[in-house]
Amino acid sequence: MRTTHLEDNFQQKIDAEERIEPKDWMPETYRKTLIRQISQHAHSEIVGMLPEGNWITRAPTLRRKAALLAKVQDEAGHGLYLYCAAETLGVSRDTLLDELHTGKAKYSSIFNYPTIAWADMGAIGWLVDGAAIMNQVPLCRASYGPYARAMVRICKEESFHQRQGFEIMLTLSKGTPTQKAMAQDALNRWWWPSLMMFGPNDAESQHTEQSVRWKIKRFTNDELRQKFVDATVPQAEILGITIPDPDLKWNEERGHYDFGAINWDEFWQVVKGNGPCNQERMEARIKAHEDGEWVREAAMAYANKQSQKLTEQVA
Ligand code: BYC
Repeated sequence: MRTTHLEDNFQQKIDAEERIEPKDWMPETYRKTLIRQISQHAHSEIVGMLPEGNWITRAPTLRRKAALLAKVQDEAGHGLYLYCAAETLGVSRDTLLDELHTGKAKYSSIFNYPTIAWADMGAIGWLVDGAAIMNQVPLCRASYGPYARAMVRICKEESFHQRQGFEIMLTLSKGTPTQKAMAQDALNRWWWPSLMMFGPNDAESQHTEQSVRWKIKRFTNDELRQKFVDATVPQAEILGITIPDPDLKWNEERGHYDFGAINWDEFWQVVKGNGPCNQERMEARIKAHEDGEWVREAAMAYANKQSQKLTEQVA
């Protein structure tokens, strides 16, 4: 078949809501887009363990420690499902990790901000996981089968994470004036970076149009950001804390909240590697990778031994 026919058939399949599977024909640009998005998502999960890992030893109670530990472990799991999904597209995990460690691959801007107080664990769960759910639930319907299936389990866990964050915020906001001030301070610092997680405005987003056509993305960056704001404002009201945006107000005509301008200079600085914690995060990841080399070697040696045994048995 000529490439144009293959491409037409491919698009028709997508338009008919049929899933694309690893062995199906796909345009090279579709494959590349998926590798880019899935691997950056995987990297975000793994780097995302660091800001919260910072508080495991300092969680205020055993219950909080157990929940935070489980949440960080879940994130490792999400990274692994996503690396596996990316591998089905014919790229090796070593290549993907190399791209992260050399700065070629991006990961979410949000994880380059510091976690300076316990309340940040609440704000991250509530806002960062809340934004993640908004972005990721539609990815359960992404056109590429292995990605969509990985997202189903990820989303179930993210929704638990969001609740544990909100519960921390609720406890703090119902606590002493100092605790309530901690919750407010965390909201002040995490609100705008959370809005940036959805990526540049649609007019500036280079990949959205094509990714929506391929049904990798089901909504644009701005649509998801708006959904997040609309869902989160009433939650801040329940908490009794104030979103740090003087322009935030309900727009009766649009049926949505209007909100203020995002500082895109800050966003691009963080994406380019100049955020408050970029260097620290990369150093920690590279060190963990190097320290884990013996584990990978041992696992490979064990796997080789097992397959040798199997071959001997068969022979
Ligand atoms: N940070 O054309 P655009 C999590 C890049 S994990 C950094 O709109 P696209 C969680 C973008 O990559 C959160 N870079 O791109 C984990 C592109 O650059 P390249 C991660 C960003 O792909 C642990 C350029 O800007 N979630 O939730 O159509 C604990 C132009 O953007 C960002 C995912 O990865 C950013 N925020 O849309 C708790 C979800 N935004 O690649 C929580 C899956 C944009 O051309 N990914 N860029 O060099 C997506 O849904 C989409 O990739 C995005 C961006 C909406 C993020």
